[in-house]
Amino acid sequence: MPLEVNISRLMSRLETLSGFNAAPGRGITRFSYSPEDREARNYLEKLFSTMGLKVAVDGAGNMRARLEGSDPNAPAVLSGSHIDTVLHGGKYDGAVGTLGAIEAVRSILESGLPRRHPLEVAVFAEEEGSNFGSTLAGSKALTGKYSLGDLEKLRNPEGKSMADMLREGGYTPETLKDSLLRPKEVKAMVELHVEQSVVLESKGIPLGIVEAVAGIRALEIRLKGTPNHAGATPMTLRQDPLVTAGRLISHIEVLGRGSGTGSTTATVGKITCFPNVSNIIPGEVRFSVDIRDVDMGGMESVLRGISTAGPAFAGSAGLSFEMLLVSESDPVTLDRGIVSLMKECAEKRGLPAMAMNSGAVHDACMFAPLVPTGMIFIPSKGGRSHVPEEYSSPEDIEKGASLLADVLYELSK
Ligand code: HGY
Ligand code: MN
Ligand code: MN
Repeated sequence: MPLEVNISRLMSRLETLSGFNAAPGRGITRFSYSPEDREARNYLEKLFSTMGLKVAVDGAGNMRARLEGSDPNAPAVLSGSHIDTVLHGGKYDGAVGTLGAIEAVRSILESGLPRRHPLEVAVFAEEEGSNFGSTLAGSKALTGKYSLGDLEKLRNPEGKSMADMLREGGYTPETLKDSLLRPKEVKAMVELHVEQSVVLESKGIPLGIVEAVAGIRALEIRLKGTPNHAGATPMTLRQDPLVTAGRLISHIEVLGRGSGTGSTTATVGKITCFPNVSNIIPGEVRFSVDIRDVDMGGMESVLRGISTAGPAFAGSAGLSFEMLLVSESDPVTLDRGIVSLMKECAEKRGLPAMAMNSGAVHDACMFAPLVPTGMIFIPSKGGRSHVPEEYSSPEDIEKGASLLADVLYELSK
């Protein structure tokens, strides 16, 4: 008898979770450690306790809710995602994987089927990097990629460090080192996530079995010139960083297209201009560059291109050029054994599924080098994500959660 997920229960929880939102009516804004995040966590903690799961929260705010199996010393099978969002984002990114894991574990619990391994539902903090610009900051802290020192250095636009924001939220970043992930205590990690692109929808296939996840290099470029009077300064006497930023940003788009791998993305999504006044020639411009690829070579080719063009363009305009690495994670290949288990489980249910890669990064990237890790995708309507229009259908969410339940059960037997 296949495991039964209760999709109406899952969808009503998704609605409840979406209600914890700093900007209702303009998508979902729920940054980690915000009041909305706290409300969402309280809600999840209640869910966990009704299911009899024991919750532990680490120094970075990552939650792990545990359901014992017959052998408490057996390594756990872990599934989860994130509940933080981008600014005015969608209600499915992260939430589907978190609530899907809860529903999958509940369906296994309700089935009464015997299990040896403990099951854990994880909720990772600061996945989007919306506060501090670094994606996967919570799972990087959990897996030891970020130390307390790193959390002291990560700053939000107001200059507050991640460590201080944690302390203000009642977390204890000093205890991070005592609750690091111990790989021998985790048998596998599986994350359900919306695809955030067009592949599944365009092929009419409801399930993606992820084989590789892109890496990311997140940069900040700083160009400094001479602020001056917009009217009195002749065009020949200017060191204008915004004009050069424009040239460099167009060049970065060319670098992304021409990296040679066909899977590179290079995006400038954020720009700040000082003093940002219409009748003053700008003094300094800072902009983000988000470079991704499943192939390291693609990212390296864009990085090389920027390191050459940046100083050259800046130099010819009498500007200074700085390139800072804000955050990074390498491309990962997911576990072949879990990929084949997913294919078998999908086949058993008669659900069409296709192997694919992920251009978005996910908390699973932090686990892949340490424990066998897999990801399941469901279609995103129109391939849209990180926008209020983000949408995945209850039918596809049900298929994704059902496949997740089967895979978690098989791994935990
Ligand atoms: O940006 C990403 O890939 C993820 O949604 N944090
Ligand atoms: Mn996500
Ligand atoms: Mn996201």
